Amino acid sequence: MSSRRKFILKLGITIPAVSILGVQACTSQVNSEKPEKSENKKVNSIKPVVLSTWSFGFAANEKAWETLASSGSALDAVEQGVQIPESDPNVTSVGFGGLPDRDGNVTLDSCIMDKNGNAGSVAFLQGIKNPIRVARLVMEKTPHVMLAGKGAQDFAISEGFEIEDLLTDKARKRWNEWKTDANYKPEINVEDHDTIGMIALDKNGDLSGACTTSGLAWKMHGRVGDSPIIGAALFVDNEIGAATATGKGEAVIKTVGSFLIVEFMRQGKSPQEACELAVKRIIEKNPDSKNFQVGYLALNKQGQTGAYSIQKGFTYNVFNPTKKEQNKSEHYYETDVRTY
Ligand code: SD4
Repeated sequence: MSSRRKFILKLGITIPAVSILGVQACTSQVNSEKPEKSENKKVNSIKPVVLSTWSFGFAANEKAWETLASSGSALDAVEQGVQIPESDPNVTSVGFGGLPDRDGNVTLDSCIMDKNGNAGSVAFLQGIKNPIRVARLVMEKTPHVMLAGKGAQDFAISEGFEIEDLLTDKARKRWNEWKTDANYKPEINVEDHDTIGMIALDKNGDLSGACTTSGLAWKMHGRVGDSPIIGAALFVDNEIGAATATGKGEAVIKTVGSFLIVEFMRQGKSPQEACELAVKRIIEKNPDSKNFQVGYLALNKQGQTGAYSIQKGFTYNVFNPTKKEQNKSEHYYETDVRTY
């Protein structure tokens, strides 16, 4: 972001927004205390749309797009899309092949939300390659929203899932290397792959979203991040829009980031404005925000999209009937911060 734009953001002055995606025509007003409505509300609807985090999300978008393009639901699209990185052993931050916790356990967090506001989630799940499928079953087959740990695994087994060893040789090697000095210092943006959050709008104009991760590498055993927390890493309100998060889960949970973004959109903010306000909220609340990354994506009912992160390096993928693009998000700090 240019220094002029950052300066203006800090002052809360209204300026024309520079659209990253070329689909927005709105004004940007950043004032988290007194949100006001965007001036230009007349936008043509774009659908279907699918939006996902990080470079590996492009292949996930391709899968989701097959479903959306053949009139499938946004819910099926996001569930199928995020299974691509979940099943890919070369993606070391999601599902099978994910980097383990400090004790060598791969523990997975996932959630899903549909157009009716139904939600399902699994946290601290071990031995199941595609946790998003279990999250959907929690949503559809239980009276609960969230199952964790052994209970989530038992439920998965009862639904026919098989227990697999998710720690690949590659991940085990990385863990063994880390153990030589055992610094708890996860790297951000270095490998350009991380949690996948995906939000989609289908041909019927209905929204859904999914988020799935192996969480922070070398985390404490038992640590659960934002990715299975409805409202933190994912929120969908079919009247308004959807949002998803990646990055340091603790910061996202403490500001209930995705819910916040949807509420900003409810107040009339564009998806881009809403993402910027939610990042600004984290920066205001965290004096150490220069040292970690959070990235947000948002999609509204009209198919407009937004993306914003604390640091540079956050990439995301947007597919709609006119384009299939991987973009670099606008970001708050110019400095290239690598670790937290
Ligand atoms: C977590 N948000 O577990 C996830 C991980 C992530 O960049 O996205 N890291 O906190």
